[in-house]
Amino acid sequence: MVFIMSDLFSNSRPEKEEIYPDLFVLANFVKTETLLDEIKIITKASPFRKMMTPNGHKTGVACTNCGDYGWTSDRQGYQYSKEDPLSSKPWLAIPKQFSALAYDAAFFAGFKNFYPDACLINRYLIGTKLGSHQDKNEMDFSQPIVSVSIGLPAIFQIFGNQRSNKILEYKLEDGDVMVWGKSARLVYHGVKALDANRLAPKMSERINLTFRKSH
Ligand code: MD3
Ligand code: FE
Repeated sequence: MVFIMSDLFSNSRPEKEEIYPDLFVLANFVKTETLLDEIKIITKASPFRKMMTPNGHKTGVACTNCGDYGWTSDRQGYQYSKEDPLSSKPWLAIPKQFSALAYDAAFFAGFKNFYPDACLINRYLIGTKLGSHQDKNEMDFSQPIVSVSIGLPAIFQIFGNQRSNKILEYKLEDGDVMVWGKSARLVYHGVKALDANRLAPKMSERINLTFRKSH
């Protein structure tokens, strides 16, 4: 009898799993350390900030962007803008390492030629959650969305085509990449409040990169 390592761990996950129609999780797809160096550079130019929503509340998640377009929110609504409203300067370019990662992840999940023009960077501290919503500010819903989880684990929630009927929860860990396309592109989704870390890892927060073709 021959054992391979994965037989000895009950918690090991397949390298690619379709956890919901047209939604792929690439478990532990990327080493996140070098991504953090780039995020430091980006947040020096465009710091994390909580944005004002159209209904006058501030988001719990703090955001920044890189790319030709950045996702922003204010009293007027949600939009993609070429400039950081805090500095009135263009967002920094998407680092080559980021675009290569997004391209490779999309390809691995079956989506060819994914060239994102927007990278939203979300920061969750302990207790931060993201309520159920759709992403529909992009022009072309045939393009997938690629998201990268960094730092503390979080429970990702999928609601179906209605805001409130919970269908699936999935625990996202450091290095996990998700690819959403086709029928999954407009599903409602959210993130549960971030739990305090019991294992005392290096990071005390979660950062999520979301790559989109916005235009
Ligand atoms: C499913 N962010 O920024 S990323 C968001 O972890 C957002 O920060 C979450 O939802 C986060 O809008 C989840 C995964 C994600 C991104 C876009 C989607 C899931 C999606 C678009 C359609 C369906
Ligand atoms: Fe979203």
